[in-house]
Amino acid sequence: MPILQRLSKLPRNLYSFKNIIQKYPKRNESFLSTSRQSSRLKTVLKASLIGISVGFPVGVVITISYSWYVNKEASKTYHLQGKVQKIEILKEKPQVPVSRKVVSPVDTTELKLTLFQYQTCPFCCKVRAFLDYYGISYDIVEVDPVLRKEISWSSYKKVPILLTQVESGYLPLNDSSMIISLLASHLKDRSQNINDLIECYPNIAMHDENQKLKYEIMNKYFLMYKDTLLSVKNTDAIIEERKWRKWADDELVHALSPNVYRTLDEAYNTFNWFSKVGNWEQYFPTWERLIMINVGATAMWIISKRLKKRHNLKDDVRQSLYDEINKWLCAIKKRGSTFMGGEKPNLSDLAVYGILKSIEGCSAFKDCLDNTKLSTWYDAMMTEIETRSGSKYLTAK
Ligand SMILES: N[C@@H](CCC(=O)N[C@@H](CS)C(=O)NCC(=O)O)C(=O)O
Repeated sequence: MPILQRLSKLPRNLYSFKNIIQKYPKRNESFLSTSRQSSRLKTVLKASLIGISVGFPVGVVITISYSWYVNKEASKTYHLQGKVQKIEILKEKPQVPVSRKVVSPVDTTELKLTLFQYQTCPFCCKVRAFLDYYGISYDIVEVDPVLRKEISWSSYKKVPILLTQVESGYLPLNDSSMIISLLASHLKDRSQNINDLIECYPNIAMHDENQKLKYEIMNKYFLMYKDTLLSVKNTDAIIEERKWRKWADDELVHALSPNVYRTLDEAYNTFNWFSKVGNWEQYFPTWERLIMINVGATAMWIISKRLKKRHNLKDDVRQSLYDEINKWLCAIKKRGSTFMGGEKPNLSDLAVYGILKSIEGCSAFKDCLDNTKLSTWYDAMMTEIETRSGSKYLTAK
């Protein structure tokens, strides 16, 4: 209604604007003195008037048509709202060669896991930090980020995907935070098996603020405690851990791309480092690797400018990254312990470490070490993970 009202007033407004313009040259004559200047001004004003009268309605029509189109598209998917997308158990393991195996001599979990990943994807690094800390063995399949043929068997097109062997086949777990919450729930109480736990993390269809259909995994930061009663102290620690895990996904991670792809040069350096630590030379043919580096670096350099705006990063994007890191370090300092989890890391320590690990070879990371006090906590985390120190807290089955 307000927009219709405004539109109905438009001819009147344009009419009064025209009157002002018609009167204008008369006043001009006194100080512009020549009639040629006055007629030029008239032409300019006329052109502006035409511009406004054509441009404004066209703009209105485009806006209305676009919102009509968005609503029409959304109406096609509204019937899906609230529907749960079931994860299919695969009868057979996808025939994709394993890139490498991580074998942990202290593994007592009996889990059979294959991680489909990009070596330097922050979400994949989070999952690896978790598995390594608890000393769990797993296979790795390195996915080509441009062609993604290694995950062609999956309808979910992102990484990480953790393929988990269950009684009836292979269950693909999608989303790093859900993977970690589900496995942590299982490791706390092995009587909760993976097949049952997946029901606690339903993937539900919903529409975002732009009416776009998306799927969201419920409870992805929640661990399942079955019937265990928790003390208030424990509950406080759980809430805090959950808060920082969510912060890592919603805030910290968004400061990375604009920093590691800040200039085209930095983007190329970053991709060359990805190639080196991801062993792209070994896993992909040269032509594919060159596409990955060149297309990847150029595309990410362009995209990172949009991401900087979308996530409200400062003009000096480094400062935004330092701010996030300082927020994290301040919270640990306030706690008065080595880690956010106290004397041993909790899931938020592992998440933040994993995310920062993903940029370890970039100049942005070096700058963080030079300009913040990150190294004390980061080095302590590295030791905990390299020594698989979480394995001693796992109870046997
Ligand atoms: N919420 C997901 C996000 C996963 C994600 O966005 N992964 C990126 C890689 S860092 C991806 O696969 N993007 C799609 C692509 O590369 O085509 C998670 O936590 O696992």
